[in-house]
Amino acid sequence: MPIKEVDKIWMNGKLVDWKDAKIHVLTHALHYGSGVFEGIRCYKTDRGPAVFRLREHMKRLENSAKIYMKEIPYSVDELCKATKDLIKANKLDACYIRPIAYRGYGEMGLNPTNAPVDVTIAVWPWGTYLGEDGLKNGIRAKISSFQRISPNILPSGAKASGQYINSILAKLEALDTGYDEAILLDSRGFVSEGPGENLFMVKDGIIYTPPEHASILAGITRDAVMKMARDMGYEVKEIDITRGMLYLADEAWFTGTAAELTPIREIDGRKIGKPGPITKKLQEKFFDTVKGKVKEYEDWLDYV
Ligand code: PPE
Repeated sequence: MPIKEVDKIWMNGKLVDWKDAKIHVLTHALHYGSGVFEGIRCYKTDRGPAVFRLREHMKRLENSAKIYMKEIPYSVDELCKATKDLIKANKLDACYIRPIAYRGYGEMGLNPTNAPVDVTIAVWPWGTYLGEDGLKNGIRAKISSFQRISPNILPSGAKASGQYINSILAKLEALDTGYDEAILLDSRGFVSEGPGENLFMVKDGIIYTPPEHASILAGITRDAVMKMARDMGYEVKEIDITRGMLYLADEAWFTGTAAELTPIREIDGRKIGKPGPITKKLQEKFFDTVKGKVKEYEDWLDYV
């Protein structure tokens, strides 16, 4: 997806011009994927721009860094404030937010401990991740021949740059075979998640989603959707899902910051169908929530 340029980028505590936000080719993270990052969205509301669950995202960034034994030289509070200052400086009313804390320039080789940790935050307008049509009518997904990273290969709970090579392989395969998105299974053969989204399915009125031990990234959107669904009276089960269960789902959808809540209308040639009633209800609740229209979930919004 092409990047829409804006004015400023936050780099190690300073606002720099978009075109000057550059790094050296020998940056450690470029070679070894030693960055940890986040994807966050800011939505337009009646009370001005609001960031969805900003603190939780920055906290997850800190946790990803901890897994990789990396100290981010800014606190969660400082990163939240920097994000809001940056949105103001760019005069945006809605945007995608991409913080990254990466091993910078100064050391090569696999021991990263002496390479500096640089932090940048970029914001830019980013529309629908899987297309407007996908959001409305659902997308076609294919179970990947690539397995999701297993716990003793890479910790799926860390949102680290290098881990996305696995996602890229799955994404490329899905696109190459004419599908919109991939679904990865974990090393045990159970359903895990999409390359950049969590997955939900509905069967006989009950909502199912893979548990954290199925090599998922515990999505913040996933958490929000589970809470909203339970508050609406639905039963939500975090249990291991087989591909056979998926094929027979009444409804299915992906969740993610970028993907928001995107319905799935077909999996491996098996028709799931048009977005169903539960999908639609939750999608509507989600978009109302992020736009500040739901009192119950007001505290998920951080007004800029
Ligand atoms: N699983 C993975 C592997 C993942 O990357 C994401 C977010 C999720 C689940 C959903 O997590 P959450 O955003 O907290 O609900 N993927 C981010 C990056 C996507 C990209 O293409 O880049 C995102 O959605 O921002």
